[in-house]
Order: sequence, then structure tokens, then C-alpha cells
Amino acid sequence: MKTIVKPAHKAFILLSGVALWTGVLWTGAIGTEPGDPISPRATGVAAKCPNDIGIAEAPGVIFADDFESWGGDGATTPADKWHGIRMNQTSRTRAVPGNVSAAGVQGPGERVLEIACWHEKGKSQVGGLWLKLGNYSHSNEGLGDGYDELYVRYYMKFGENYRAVRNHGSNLGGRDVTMKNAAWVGMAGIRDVSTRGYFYSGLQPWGERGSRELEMGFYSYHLDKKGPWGARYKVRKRIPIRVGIWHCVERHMKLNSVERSTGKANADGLEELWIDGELSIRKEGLRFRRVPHLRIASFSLETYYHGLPEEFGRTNPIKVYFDNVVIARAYIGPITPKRLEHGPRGKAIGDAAAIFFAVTFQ
Ligand SMILES: [Ca+2]
Repeated sequence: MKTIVKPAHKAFILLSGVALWTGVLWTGAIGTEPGDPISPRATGVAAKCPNDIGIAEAPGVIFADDFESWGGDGATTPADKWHGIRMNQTSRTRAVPGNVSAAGVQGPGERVLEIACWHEKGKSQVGGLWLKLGNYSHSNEGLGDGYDELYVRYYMKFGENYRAVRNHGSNLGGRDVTMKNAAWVGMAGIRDVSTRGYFYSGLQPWGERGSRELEMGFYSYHLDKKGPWGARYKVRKRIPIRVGIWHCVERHMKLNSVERSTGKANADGLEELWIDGELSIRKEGLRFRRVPHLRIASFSLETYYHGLPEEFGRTNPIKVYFDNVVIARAYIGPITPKRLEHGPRGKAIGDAAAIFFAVTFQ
């Protein structure tokens, strides 16, 4: 399990480059300390790892999975990756052939994660993966204290037959392992989450029921939400998510600070969301915890439906695809193009993927 805390990510400088043969210019940027405001099109860890090659070992990265090393029939997780995979009667989670692509041009890899769910009368459906990022089940788990701040980036695509249905998405959260009755991340219906020693924030698709156009948004169980259910944040820039198209999704969660002398929980937490490298949501002034030892310790990559319609049967399930998951202490950003290689005469050579990513993801 790779949850070792690497040295804190400090400022990094990315060099500017010119793709000579394509005429495409991509520019670098100065990276930021975690928590600093990030421009809508900032570059991050991925800009230093073209095509995501070597990104699992990059400074600041604590976890990565591209689903290429999943074994057997695609339902066997590598030993050093996830802590749980959903196996039940209404869903299927497995790696399948495919890769991140758009406009007919393919990105890296040959496998993606598929979460398929189907209708069964009177039941909800949930499929996906679970990763512990710190001690979660109990205080002696040996997984560390968790994190005060994290970025999570992945690519996702809603299957061709996807239609907006009532659902929930992936959660990032933590639970106070020193509290006897601490609730599990994902526990619903509690107004003051601090009374049960937990918090979480879901990232999920929103859309008018039946629609093929969605938007990603938060569903947050923070300290100051008004009622028993999750809070939705105001969208700064609406970026449509279309069925059948890959999108890069990145979220940022920064927990609030707690005064050690007085125990005051300061309203300085933050959540942000980028779609395809563009800032969509930025919510400041959040509080998630009253005690500093409660940290981010759980991430689930999942889909959850409150009862799928009958049209999504076992032989025609609703499907969502994921790939290139990266969790880091600094902004990650979309996949960047392969570095161009130079031929014997110094002429830059590359491939179609390089052009595609330069145009699409920069
Ligand atoms: Ca892959």
C-alpha cells in the first residue's frame, strides 16, 4: 500500500516548450504551495510527467492507478493499490479494454475501470473502489494520520446509454478513530457531523433526470451545512459533461485549521473542482472538523444509485468509466503530451497523440 507521506511539495518551475513541427505552443507556469489560489488553467504535477509516465513516483504524489496492471479477468486489484472493491448482486467493477481518448485519438494505456450497475427491484446499487489514506478502521492500522489537504484527479466517461438518474459519486473524507461511535464516511442524514466524528464530501454528476448532459458538483457533509443532507456549492463556471466523452476531473480538499490553544475551528477550509483543467467550483470558508487529528483518510471511486430504472437491466447496465487516477499533495492537472523526440538531424518527431493532447488538454 503506497500511502507513505513524501516530502511536502514545494514550488516547482516548469519550462516552456515549443512543439516545432506542430506549431503548437505550450507554456509552463510556476507551481504553487498547496492551498494557494490556483489559476483556472494552472499546470501541475502531470505537466512534469508527459502521458502520465512515472507520475506515481513524482514528488507529492501519494497514489496512482492507471488500471493497466489489474489481473485475471480484470476484477483483481494489484496488491499495492486499493483496499476494497465492491462485489455484490447489483454491480460489477472491473478493468476492461480501453483508454482515455477523444476526437478519435487515443491517450496512454490499454485498460480502464468500468463500473456497471443494474436494476433490481427495491434495491439501491453501488459499485466501485475504496482506498484508505490513513488510519480509518482503528487507530493502530499503521496507515498514518491521513492528510489535511489533497488533490484527486481522474478521467471519467459516462457510457453511451447513460442518462441522468438520482445518484451519488465518489467520496473524500475521514473519521475520528479516537471516538468510539465515529460514523463511517458516507453516513447520511446527520446535521452536525462533528457529533459523530466524521466528514466527507461527495463529487457526483448532477443533471435533469433522463438528460445526456450533466455537470459535476459537490455534495458535502461539512460542519456548517444547514440540514441533515449534503450541501451543494455554487458553480462558478458551468462546464457541461457529455455522455460518451472522456473528461478530466480534479478536486481539491483543504481542511480547516483548529486553534490548538482554544480549540476554535477556523472557517478556512476549501474545496475546488476543475473540469478538463478549467476551474468550475471554488468554495471557501468551509469547516470540516473541530479536532486537528481528524484528517482525510478515505477515498472512494464509486457510483451509487437510489434505485435504477428498469431499463438498466443486468444485460444492459448503466456504465461509468474511469482511468488515470492520481492523488497528490499538489495540483495535478490533465495529462500532458508526450515529449517530442528529436531525430538524427535535430528534427522534432512525435505522434498524433502529442498533437491531440497539446491542443485538447493545454
Ligand atoms: Ca489505463
